[in-house]
Amino acid sequence: MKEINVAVTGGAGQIAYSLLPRLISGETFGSDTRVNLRLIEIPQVVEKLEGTIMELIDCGFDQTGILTATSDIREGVKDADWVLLVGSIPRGIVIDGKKIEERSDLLKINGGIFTDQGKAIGELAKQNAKILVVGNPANTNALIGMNSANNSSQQWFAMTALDANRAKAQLAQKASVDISSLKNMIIWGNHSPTMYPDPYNATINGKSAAEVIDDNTWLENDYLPLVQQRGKAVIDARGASSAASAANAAIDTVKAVENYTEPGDCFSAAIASDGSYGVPKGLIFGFPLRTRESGEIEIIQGIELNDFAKSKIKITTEELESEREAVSDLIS
Ligand code: NAX
Repeated sequence: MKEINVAVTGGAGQIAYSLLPRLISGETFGSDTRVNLRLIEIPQVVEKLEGTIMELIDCGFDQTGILTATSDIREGVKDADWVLLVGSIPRGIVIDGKKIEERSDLLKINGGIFTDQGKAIGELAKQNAKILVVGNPANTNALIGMNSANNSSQQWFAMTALDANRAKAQLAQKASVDISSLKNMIIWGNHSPTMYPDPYNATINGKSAAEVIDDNTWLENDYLPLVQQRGKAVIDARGASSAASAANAAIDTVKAVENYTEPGDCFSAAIASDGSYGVPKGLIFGFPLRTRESGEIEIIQGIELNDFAKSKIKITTEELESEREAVSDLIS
């Protein structure tokens, strides 16, 4: 059997609870790969991970490797092939008597965490490690982590696959087709309400989804907010944030990165811009991505953008630039 080391922060959180069994079940890395899992938590919580590990053992998967828990990020990410950065400090938490509500405060607090995590990853994870940031604000956390890692042979991603899955589901429902008919769903920009889920370049059985649905008023006025605000709608309905679907999206992202992307399709994740589509270099931006047969990840070029798309991409780009500005002292 092959062997792979996977580190997960936020190991005692909600998303991790749905995520962890699927990482060692053979589903994500293949039935021929044994997965060593390192679960990383803050010191106050790390003991709880013993219970999680007991449950993972009790799942009885053939691919279960060595399972460990630590509050030391350096120990956790050493020799990691994949690092899933799920843990972060949520909005609304009280720190030193102050309730953290402002996005700029949230950016700074999480920025400190991602600086240390990035450094450890750059130094100790494998040279070809892949890092997926799930913890919010995901794009800017990834920006800070990647800059702190300062290791260009590693590949950083911020997760937008949950947005892509939501965006596909809404189009499939509207067009009354199976979700499997939908391909090429691109989430442009930030994992935030400014994201642009692109119905014009998404396809339904090979045709533009926008053409199939043929209702621009719905697409531009209803569809976008439905996708952009879906996270909030889940919280309102469930009384807790999306966890199973977020874990599923993380698994989808890992699988998309590990496997060749068929022509006519793409996967959605945010990576450092190389200037494609006029996005300022270095911003962690949601693009249409493809995994080549060589395993290399590339931004798919030549996607046509209409004026509506351009105006939406401008808004999300500006938001990411202002987030970058807010953490400029952490990425110099
Ligand atoms: P939970 O609050 O259930 O769990 C987070 C866990 O992270 C906690 O156990 C906490 O102790 C741990 N943690 C905090 N700081 C840490 C650190 N420095 N090192 C290690 N662990 C640390 O949140 P959960 O529902 O699991 O969500 C996790 C993150 O995912 C949140 O930031 C959330 O906003 C984000 N999401 C991102 C999504 C995306 O599409 N990118 C969608 C879902 C989700 O909202």
